[in-house]
Amino acid sequence: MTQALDECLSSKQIRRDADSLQHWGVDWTRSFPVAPSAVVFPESTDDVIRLVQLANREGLSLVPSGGRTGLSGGAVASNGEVVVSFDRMNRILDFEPADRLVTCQAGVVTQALQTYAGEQGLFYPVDFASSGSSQIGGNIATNAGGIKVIRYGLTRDWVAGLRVVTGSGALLDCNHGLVKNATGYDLRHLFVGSEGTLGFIVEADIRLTAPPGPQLVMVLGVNRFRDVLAVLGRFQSALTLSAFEFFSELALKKVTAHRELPRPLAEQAAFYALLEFDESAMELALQAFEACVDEGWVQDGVVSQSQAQAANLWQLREGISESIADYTPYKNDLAVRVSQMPDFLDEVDALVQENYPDFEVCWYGHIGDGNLHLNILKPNNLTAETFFQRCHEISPRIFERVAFRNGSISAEHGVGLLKRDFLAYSRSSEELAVMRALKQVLDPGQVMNPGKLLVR
Ligand code: S2G
Ligand code: ZN
Repeated sequence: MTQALDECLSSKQIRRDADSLQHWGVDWTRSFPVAPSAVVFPESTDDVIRLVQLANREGLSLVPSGGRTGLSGGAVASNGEVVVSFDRMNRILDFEPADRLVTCQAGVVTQALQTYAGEQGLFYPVDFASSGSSQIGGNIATNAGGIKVIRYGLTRDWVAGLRVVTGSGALLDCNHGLVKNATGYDLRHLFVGSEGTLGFIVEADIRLTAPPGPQLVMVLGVNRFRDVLAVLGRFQSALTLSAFEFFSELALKKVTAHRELPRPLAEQAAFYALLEFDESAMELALQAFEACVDEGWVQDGVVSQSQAQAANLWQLREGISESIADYTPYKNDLAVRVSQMPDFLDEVDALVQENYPDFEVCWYGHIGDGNLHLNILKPNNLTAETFFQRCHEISPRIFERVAFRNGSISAEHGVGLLKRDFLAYSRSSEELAVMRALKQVLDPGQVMNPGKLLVR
């Protein structure tokens, strides 16, 4: 079936060996079989257009593949699909200082973009632990968030233009990098977060901004979760936060053990808030800290005295995901509005304690954005299959609470395969009908990432 690929691309652009199929047929999820039929490496937009036309003629399924750092199975190929890797479409094509715009091919690694922006005296602010491997095309396809959303927003907010090859092979050039363009539906925003189900993002015009001044990092020990939100409110009323993250004592234990890092505070707390802000706001931050101590919300705190110490404090948060990976965590990536967070966390914590009394539960996340990462760690005495089955059984109970609060069952990791069957907890039947209609318009041949995000 995929022999037709040889008509479309050179032999150097096609791999069918077992190692390549295994390497490119996965993302960071480990709960799905890996079975692509081939991996192809387009080198131009024309290659992508020809590939999509071929797929429609031959009935091939195409799975877009960027840095393969996804956490919901969105880039997994389990049913003989052709994986389309953008590793060779990784060039920065243009930079226009007057527009503060950089034009990237989809395969540009996020960190390379950040570095390039710095070389131009500018700043690309969307950042997360996987930025050294993730690609801008995949960041756009999942509307990646990360640790600076509270100040700089999500990937969507930095996409000024997008070139997309749709599932029918049409090339759409959306918005051309304009700041203002009131000429109807903004199609670029359809493709941001579409997880490769509507078309291939091949190029993007990315906005850059002025770099912030030197930053300070503060870690505070907090004993009641709802006080973490009170601390957020107190600091936000006093200064601009670049980041406001949180993690539980269990998360801290796992990271300090895994990375052999010193604990940040002498005293143990139930939760920790990690704040980042401009050094120029130091005085305001100290006043806010004193106020939080006086209120009894915070028992202790530390502020970075050097960039090295700031980096070490950030490791306590950014190292969590890697530090718990060996526990085969069952991941939930939940969001509710910040105002709903204290009650929501109490409800979910009670559900988890009631249903998982014997499981270690690791809380962390971008609390300033209303985003909680609830990771349940697999006990040694359970097989992964039994463990996931038990976790899967309670997910609907947790998602019911999310739905009750008009929250999201996938705040930033996307839907992919992992959350596909739970979409109705966050999207109405009317919305799902529109989403399916859009899929039909843009990918009538159902060649684009079939089975991901939407049930076929
Ligand atoms: C985070 C990274 C992936 C995970 O640390 O903010 O989004 O482990 C996560 O959930
Ligand atoms: Zn996250």
